[in-house]
Amino acid sequence: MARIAKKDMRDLLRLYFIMGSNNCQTDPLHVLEQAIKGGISLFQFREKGNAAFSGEEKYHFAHELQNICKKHMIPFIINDDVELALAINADGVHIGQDDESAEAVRRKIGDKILGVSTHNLLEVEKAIAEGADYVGIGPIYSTTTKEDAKTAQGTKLILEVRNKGINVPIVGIGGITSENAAPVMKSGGNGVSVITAISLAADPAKSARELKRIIDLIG
Ligand code: 3NM
Repeated sequence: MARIAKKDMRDLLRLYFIMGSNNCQTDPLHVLEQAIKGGISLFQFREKGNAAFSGEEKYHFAHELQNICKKHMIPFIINDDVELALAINADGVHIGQDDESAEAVRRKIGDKILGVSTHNLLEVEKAIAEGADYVGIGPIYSTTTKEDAKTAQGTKLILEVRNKGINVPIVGIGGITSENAAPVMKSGGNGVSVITAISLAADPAKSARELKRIIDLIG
């Protein structure tokens, strides 16, 4: 296996759905099925918060979500749990700035997909140097989903990275909906990453479809 090609990574980032049990008010397995039906291109399992599963329960829940992704050929990424990603042979890992270094994670996961959350140019450059396949940039808009989210920064950093000629695959995150997704793509993002716009939507398939329509309009 080789590291994912940039072009393939960009295609996967177009509509990147992230979810854990705390992000849903209905059955998460059903929400994921619906999100896939609506056209998501990549999925991240992010099990955080008070009542989050851990241990065996987390393992089994991850496995169930992974099976749905496998059935529909949607790559399955795990947030911040390298051991779990290796144990269930996930397609990749996503880490933040407070987790283990990208360099250390890259050594452990070989050629699996590696994504890193970044909030300034230095973090973007470091993530690339340490082996990230893509960077998440956020929060673009204000969000209440992530408890320790930083102040919303709009598309400023995406523009800054592109103006420097850096061609790393970029996904924007934070408060993104179909109403405000367009600027993320227009400023040089390769996709949008959302939690609540899909996980809490009355009709997750419809919400995903609408996001995809906006993204596809821009190119
Ligand atoms: N990371 P929603 S913002 C998981 O800025 C996450 O790095 C962020 O959730 C960052 O789509 C965020 O519901 C939460 O706003 C995104």
